[in-house]
Amino acid sequence: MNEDRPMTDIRTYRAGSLQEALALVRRDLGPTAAVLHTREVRGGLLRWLTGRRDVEIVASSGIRVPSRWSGSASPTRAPHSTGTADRQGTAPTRNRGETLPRAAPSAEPARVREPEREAVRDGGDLRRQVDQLRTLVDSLCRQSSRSSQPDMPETLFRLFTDLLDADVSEELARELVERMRSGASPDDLRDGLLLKARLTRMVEEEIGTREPILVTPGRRRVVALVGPTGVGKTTTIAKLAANFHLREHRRVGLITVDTYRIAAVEQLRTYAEIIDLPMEVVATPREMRIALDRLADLDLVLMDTAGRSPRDDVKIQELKSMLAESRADEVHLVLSAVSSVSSLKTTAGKFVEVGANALVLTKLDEAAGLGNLLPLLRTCRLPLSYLTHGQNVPDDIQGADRRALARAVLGMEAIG
Ligand SMILES: Nc1nc2c(ncn2[C@@H]2O[C@H](COP(=O)(O)OP(=O)(O)OP(=O)(O)O)[C@@H](O)[C@H]2O)c(=O)[nH]1
Ligand SMILES: [Mg+2]
Repeated sequence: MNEDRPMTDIRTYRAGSLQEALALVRRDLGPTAAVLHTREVRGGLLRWLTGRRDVEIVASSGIRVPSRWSGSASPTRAPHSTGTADRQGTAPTRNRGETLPRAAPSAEPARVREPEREAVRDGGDLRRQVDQLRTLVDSLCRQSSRSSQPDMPETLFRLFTDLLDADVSEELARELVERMRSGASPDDLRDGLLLKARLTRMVEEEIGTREPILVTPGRRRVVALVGPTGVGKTTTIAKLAANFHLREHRRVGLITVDTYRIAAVEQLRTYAEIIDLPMEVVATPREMRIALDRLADLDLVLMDTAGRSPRDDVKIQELKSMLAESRADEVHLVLSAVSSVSSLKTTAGKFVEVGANALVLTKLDEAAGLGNLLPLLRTCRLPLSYLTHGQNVPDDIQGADRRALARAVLGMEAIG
């Protein structure tokens, strides 16, 4: 057992179990002490050899910690560290919700409290008791998480919390880390860099990509972009058109079937005028045939479509008929990286039925974490064609790059 030097009124206690550590806190700081943070740490040489760990508690007798639920100051809020020291410490912890496997199993914190009759005397104590209950719930949640994740090596634990920070769901993060563990030797498990490289490869392998659109002069290719509203279809068409026409000197034309909004037609027309491209507006299957005849001698025809909700079956069917009429060579589904996991998966499923055969991911610059893309990428049968990372036409687009996307999804580097 040991006690560190006090820093103002914040003190650190270390013992062989949470119960022992809490007893030290109670003895020293009294029953109303706030437990600010708990974590498991390696003990001395003997504990290290036997694989046993100490429990460390950071506690204070006077500090007021803001409550995560109310946002107001609360006298004895449950443990939440700043996270800064965690990145350097021996057993990292994060401010990441209650189910992180960081605290030792015990419901003990509930005992650090005032007697009941004092709570009746003093209204402020009632609040303290509520906070102590939260501490108890925190502790129990961490206990259950820890018991399903026994003895996770420190290197894997870091990867696990990195995945959570990148917005990967806890379930998926756990699965990835378990897969890493099962394929790793004890030496591997001590090498954080090696494990990180393996994890990147593992995620890379889950991402299917394809070549960018292949434009051959004299052989017209019709490419349609479809997807939900506001995901960046028209902007992506403008980026593609500008790149193929202005940089690769291909003969490019535009068609829009988005006649539901006047502004949508004008938006594409503005790009067509700036880039100097022919453009056709199509409202019926007959007009589609006429428009395609007019654009017959081009190298590439890019078709913009109206945003469609995957839940609107009538509109989805209309889109399907129009695509059939256009005999599009490629149909790219455009999805925004800022969408939720469930919306991404549902939408992808629906647009595969429409005939989508490639995937464009947009707004990679806007998402705080890209872990939400992982469930889509591993289940979606559509290969990725392009990634976009900003509003600038024509620059903020690149061909799909598995490695870059895997690193972005794992929070290692940004796209673009
Ligand atoms: N940050 C960011 N914004 C983007 C990106 N792509 C498009 N946008 C913006 O998203 C907004 C919607 O883009 P549009 O191209 O009009 O989207 P759309 O899918 O054609 O929308 P509808 O035609 O209404 O269905 C615009 O403000 C774009 O500038 C991107 O990669 N990153
Ligand atoms: Mg549009």
